[in-house]
Amino acid sequence: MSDAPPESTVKDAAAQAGFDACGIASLASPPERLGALIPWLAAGRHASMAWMERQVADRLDPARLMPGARAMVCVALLYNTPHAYSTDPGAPANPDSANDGRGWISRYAWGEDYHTVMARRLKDLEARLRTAFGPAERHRSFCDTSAVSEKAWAAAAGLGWQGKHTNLIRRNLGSWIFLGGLLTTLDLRSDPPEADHCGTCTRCLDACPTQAFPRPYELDATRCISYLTIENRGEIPPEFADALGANVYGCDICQDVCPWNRPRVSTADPAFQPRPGNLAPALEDLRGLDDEAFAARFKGSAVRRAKPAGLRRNAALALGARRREPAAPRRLNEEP
Ligand code: B12
Ligand code: SF4
Ligand code: SF4
Repeated sequence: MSDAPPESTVKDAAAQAGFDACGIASLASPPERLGALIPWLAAGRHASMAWMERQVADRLDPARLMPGARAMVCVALLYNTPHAYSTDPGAPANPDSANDGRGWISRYAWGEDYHTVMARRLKDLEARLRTAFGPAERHRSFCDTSAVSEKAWAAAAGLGWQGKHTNLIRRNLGSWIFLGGLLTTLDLRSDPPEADHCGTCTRCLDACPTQAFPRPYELDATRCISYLTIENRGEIPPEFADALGANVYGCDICQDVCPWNRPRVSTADPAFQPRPGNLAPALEDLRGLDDEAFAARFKGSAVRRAKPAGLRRNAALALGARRREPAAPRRLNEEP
């Protein structure tokens, strides 16, 4: 074992495993904000995502997930690639207006499924920690696979702050980052939390086409296009049909308009470069995809989460929205 402080060893290992940032939080003092989960669930903000009601005690205190765990190592991985923003005038599909027959898949889903990419690198990080600290220490990684609230813990670990749109923003990276991490028995010193740098800005709140923010820092998933187009297995309520615009899988708008995503930091990571057909796909093609064609076209892609029927439903709505009035103009694409 080296003489370096264990925190440096962990952060070096995270960089070697391919992560863009790493921070540490002690499990002894869970972030106070986690408590906001209870009223959020009670208000039904989680829509049909009933799985969020499970393991509430673990969500509030993830030390319960691994006996002996002492620290949370949080990591971030940039996924933004240098392609137009959904809100850019002239972008292949502009969700704001009658568009050119093309849809918008959220940029997080353009490349390889991030769950696979993150899991691979987290396993690599675990292996590096085993080599550095020996087999007596235990580590358990996660990315969307556990009861850990990844944004709140990443904020506690000093990786950034939760913006008013609720996503985690990191100063030098912006918010186009995936989060994940691992619970560890290592006794590690916490990083100081980052301050909130949203200030008086309200761009994300103003730009949301479905008014999904009941107030700053709180999202009502029942109104969020990301929920409606990906997680929701039923019909999309007609009141949202026009506001959906060209968004056929997820939604990027509240992050597109955020000044912390300018300048546009991007990654050359091959895993996240757009696969053919994911950037501005033709809506008619998506509406016509049968289950088999869907499976072939979106093999290894996060888009599979929407299921074939969901994607066809979304494409049909987007085609319908084209024929109706464009959504009201919004404050978009301003430079800070
Ligand atoms: C459920 C879920 C969703 C739901 C609900 C989203 C949400 N905002 O909670 C839906 C399906 C809508 C969704 C959408 C998206 N998601 Co999502 N999602 C998750 C998941 C699985 C759990 C999130 C959760 O626990 N929500 C529950 C609520 C209570 O949590 P919360 O927003 O953090 O609530 C806090 C605030 O309300 C805050 N709060 C309350 N009051 C106040 C007051 C003040 C003053 C302050 C400061 C804070 C505050 O405290 C609460 C507790 O921390 C996480 C992965 C994970 N396991 O953590 C990914 C995750 C959050 N999603 C992610 C992504 C990328 C997205 C999308 C961008 C995808 C897309 N392009 O369509 C959108 C973003 C929409 C948005 N504006 O948030 C990333 C976010 C990365 C980042 N940079 O933050 C995550 C972390 C996945 C990952 N592993 O990378 N998602
Ligand atoms: S992802 Fe889209 S619909 Fe959801 S809160 Fe952000 S702007 Fe609104
Ligand atoms: S758009 Fe403004 S208010 Fe919203 S997250 Fe970004 S800085 Fe914060």
